[in-house]
Amino acid sequence: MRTEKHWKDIFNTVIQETDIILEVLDARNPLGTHNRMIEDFVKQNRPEIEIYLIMNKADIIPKSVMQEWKRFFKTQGYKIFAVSARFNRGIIELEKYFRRTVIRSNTNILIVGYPNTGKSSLIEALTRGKKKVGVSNRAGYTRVIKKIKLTNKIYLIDTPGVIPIDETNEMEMAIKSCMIADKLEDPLAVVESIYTLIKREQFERTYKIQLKDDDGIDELIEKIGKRYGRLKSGGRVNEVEVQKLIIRDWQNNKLHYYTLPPSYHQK
Ligand SMILES: Nc1nc2c(ncn2[C@@H]2O[C@H](COP(=O)(O)OP(=O)(O)OP(=O)(O)O)[C@@H](O)[C@H]2O)c(=O)[nH]1
Ligand SMILES: [Mg+2]
Repeated sequence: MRTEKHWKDIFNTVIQETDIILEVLDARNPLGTHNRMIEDFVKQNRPEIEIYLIMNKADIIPKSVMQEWKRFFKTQGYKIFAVSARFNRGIIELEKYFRRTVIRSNTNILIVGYPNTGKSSLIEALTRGKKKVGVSNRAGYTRVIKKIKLTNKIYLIDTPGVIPIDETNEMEMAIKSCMIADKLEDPLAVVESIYTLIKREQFERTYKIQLKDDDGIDELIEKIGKRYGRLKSGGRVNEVEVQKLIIRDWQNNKLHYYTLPPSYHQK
């Protein structure tokens, strides 16, 4: 994870040789993972650079919701592509677009975005897995800038994920899957938030447990802990371990959730 200061240190140089930027968003929460700081930085420093939004993880959300998100961003003047780097959806179209529109040799496409949105996965998908840059479900995995050849003219630049400097709420970061469970000071707060965002039936299905109407967080953790044997010596449930398990499952989409565009509610 990088704050604004780190981001500027890292990008000040690379931005000078960048022609196009792809900002990778997590389709589950595209507004929450859209980094305005990058846009402002580019406008101030290299306004001629075109920024494209790439809604990744399209496999996770319904097609109709993706259509709405595309419409939402387009009406705000953004160029946007929807892809699934994991399942190779929309990848050929994206590649064709750049092959068609890029005429100049040595065009550098900088891939940026929040941690864990799938920047490295996108590069691996575009190169058909031939160039391994390293993919992980641990946010903050990519730590250095890497330049990869896509075609004779086009180079892709992988970068570490960045979070705006004013975003300091670890609960929100965990919900956006850009902070790993092990780093959290208060995993319980994150689980409480998850508990308000998804239906209890989903917990029941995912963890094969039964919840009573008046069961709260404590009972949820207790039942999952017992079901999966997350126990401390003495046989009591290891609550923190269970909280981290839930957060990991949330981040890996074992617990399903996605946000809707603001315009969606008006229908
Ligand atoms: N379901 C789904 N998961 C994806 C997709 N693309 C990437 N992922 C998963 O998202 C996680 C993060 O992928 P990375 O490519 O490492 O993400 P990154 O943006 O490079 O992350 P950092 O280097 O940590 O900033 C991994 O677990 C990937 O398997 C996708 O299209 N669909
Ligand atoms: Mg990466």
